[in-house]
Amino acid sequence: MRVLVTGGCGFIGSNFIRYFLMTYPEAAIINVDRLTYAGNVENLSDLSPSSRYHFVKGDISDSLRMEELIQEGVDAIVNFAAESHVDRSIEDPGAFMKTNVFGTFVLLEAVRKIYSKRSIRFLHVSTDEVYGSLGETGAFTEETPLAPNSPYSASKTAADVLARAYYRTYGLPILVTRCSNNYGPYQFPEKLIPLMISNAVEDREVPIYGDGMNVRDWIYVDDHCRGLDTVLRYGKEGEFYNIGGRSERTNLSVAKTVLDCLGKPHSLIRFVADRPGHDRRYAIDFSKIKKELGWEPLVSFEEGIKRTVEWYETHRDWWKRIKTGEYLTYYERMYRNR
Ligand code: NAD
Ligand code: TDX
Repeated sequence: MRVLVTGGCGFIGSNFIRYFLMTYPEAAIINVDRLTYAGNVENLSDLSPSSRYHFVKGDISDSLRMEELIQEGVDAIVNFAAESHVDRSIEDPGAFMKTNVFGTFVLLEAVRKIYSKRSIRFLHVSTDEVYGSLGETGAFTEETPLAPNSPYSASKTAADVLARAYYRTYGLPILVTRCSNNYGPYQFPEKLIPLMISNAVEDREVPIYGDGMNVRDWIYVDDHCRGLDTVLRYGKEGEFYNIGGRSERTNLSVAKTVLDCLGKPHSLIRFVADRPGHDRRYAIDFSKIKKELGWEPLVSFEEGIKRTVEWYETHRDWWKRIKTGEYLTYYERMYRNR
């Protein structure tokens, strides 16, 4: 199987590539990534270029380049490429529209040009944030109306429904997954868990927005990668699948767990101004993928946090190079657009 992965130098994409190449010795991956601030070639530095792994510096909104890559002959596309941080979308939504909406449109169009001539599957990696915010009870199912609240989630919703429209209108072989909050190795330290770990290791404060009672459902990244692989192989075209971690926690409780794991005092927690439009609670009903495809998460939150804290403690150079900006080496700067 030859798979085109977009955004493979980011957090989930790099974990997915490693997982996929290890799981399938016959598989080959082409990784196309624009290398924005979130794309880090060091995330895959253990993989050398070979017949099984090839990196291409490219932008998913570049239609000629995407057509060329897709027409070279791939069996599947897994679209991770995105601007992914909610706070950045509040500051500067433009890049989110360009990559998340227009970029996905470009990929769908490139697939539209060839899908009748050969077999291909397009897996679009969406998010639970498309559903908006829950009250005290209930969980998102695939039937929950879409109600995004941030520019990030609105852009992801646009891409998600574009994929749906291409299935309904043209019969494009699309699959969409909507997953909850991931955590694990190689997550950029602007996101809650790696930010907390890397700050606390250096005895710096851990910022918590608002009252800290916002709830997220946390999933260890390996479980998400296995879920994506399951959908890619066995999912029904045109279908949407929720993927969840069975681990709902308030942000405050996550902060305390991380600090306990590191042996640091809770006094490092600092309550700061809330995020505008901050979604209160997410919870995922993943019974569809469990019932139809046999997938469920395997890593408990306690185990996943232990593994994650250990990884960040033993990979200080990785996140320190990000925090100081050193990871933007000369080579990468040459190829980077922003
Ligand atoms: P990330 O920000 O760590 O990585 C995104 C990657 O996409 C980076 O390598 C970046 O360089 C690349 N990229 C950005 N714009 C591009 C473009 N125009 N062309 C090519 N590459 C481009 O993100 P992540 O956390 O790994 O998320 C991956 C995907 O999963 C995203 O689509 C995100 O919406 C989705 N998702 C993330 C989570 C989560 O908790 N992190 C949960 C559900 C869904
Ligand atoms: O410093 C912080 N303090 C804080 O309290 C940060 C960065 C976040 N938070 C809160 C906001 C959220 O309630 O923690 C929660 C998690 O925040 P993020 O890590 O920014 O994730 P979130 O906004 O929930 O979105 C994530 O999950 C869904 C990913 O970034 C998205 O890409 C994914 O689609």
